[in-house]
Amino acid sequence: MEKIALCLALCVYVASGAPWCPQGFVGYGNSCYYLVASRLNWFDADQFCTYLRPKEYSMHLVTVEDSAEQAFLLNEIKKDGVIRERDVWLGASQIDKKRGWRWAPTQKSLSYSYWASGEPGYGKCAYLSWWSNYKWVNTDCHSAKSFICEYNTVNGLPVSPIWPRTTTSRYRTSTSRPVRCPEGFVPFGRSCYYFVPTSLNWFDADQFCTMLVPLTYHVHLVSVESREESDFLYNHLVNDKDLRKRQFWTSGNQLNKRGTWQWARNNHVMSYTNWAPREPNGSGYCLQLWYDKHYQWDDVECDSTPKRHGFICEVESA
Ligand SMILES: [Ca+2]
Ligand SMILES: [Ca+2]
Repeated sequence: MEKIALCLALCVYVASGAPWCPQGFVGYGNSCYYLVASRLNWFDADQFCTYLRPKEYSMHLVTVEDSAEQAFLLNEIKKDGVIRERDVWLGASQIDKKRGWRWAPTQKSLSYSYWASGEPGYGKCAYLSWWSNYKWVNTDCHSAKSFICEYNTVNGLPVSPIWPRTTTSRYRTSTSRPVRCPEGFVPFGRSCYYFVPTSLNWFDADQFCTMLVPLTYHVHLVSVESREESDFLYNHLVNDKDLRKRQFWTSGNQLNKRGTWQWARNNHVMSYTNWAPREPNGSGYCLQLWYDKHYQWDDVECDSTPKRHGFICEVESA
């Protein structure tokens, strides 16, 4: 009898087309999901998701792409004794005003949505609202909520990175063949850059950079490694009216060892530097471009989110 029950369950399971998923995950459609009851802010929750599938970096906060997926998630939430009484983060955000509301893990606009009435209102990150029977509401990305991680599978295997696959000639600088960049990125030298005039702390800004090109973990805060690169950034910042009068994060930091400034990309000690006069003066562990000093460098607290701030992401060939 037990065997028959098991077989029935399995048969239904297979017939429904749910993919194979690792232990602790639930499968639906082409995805595996992982529910986390602990409450984190939106950036930390997404980063936790990337740790769950470390080789692929393809796991991020959940994307809800149709009413059937919404119904599936609602059912899973209600099965969980803890999460069913909590709000749950979605992967949707409008952290970058230029891109508007998007599923951050796929960078697709929301083709399906299930906003509660009067939403979206103020706030850059979306969640499934317990109060609204898991319709969507948006709020400050720094509030702490439970969350669901999701990754896509093909035949039970994680989808492999689509861009950039490896170091190929795609990036190579040449006068006849310019660097190919993902949507919205600006090319210079062997790199592509993305400018975001949104105030986030250093850690959150870097996490957001990693989400800009789906299925990769190659994009991070900018590393300013030459005079030419520094001049390029300066010219871009002074000529774009949306970016003016803001400080911008770079990947520069001394988090590893005090007094040793490094670029996060490779942890190499800086050879080129462009500190503002009398900087660094010991006011923090992270490096920003200082608007008032012609975007020369300044050391500030990594956790700070001054009002007129922004950050620059860079992806480059190895
Ligand atoms: Ca999804
Ligand atoms: Ca660079």
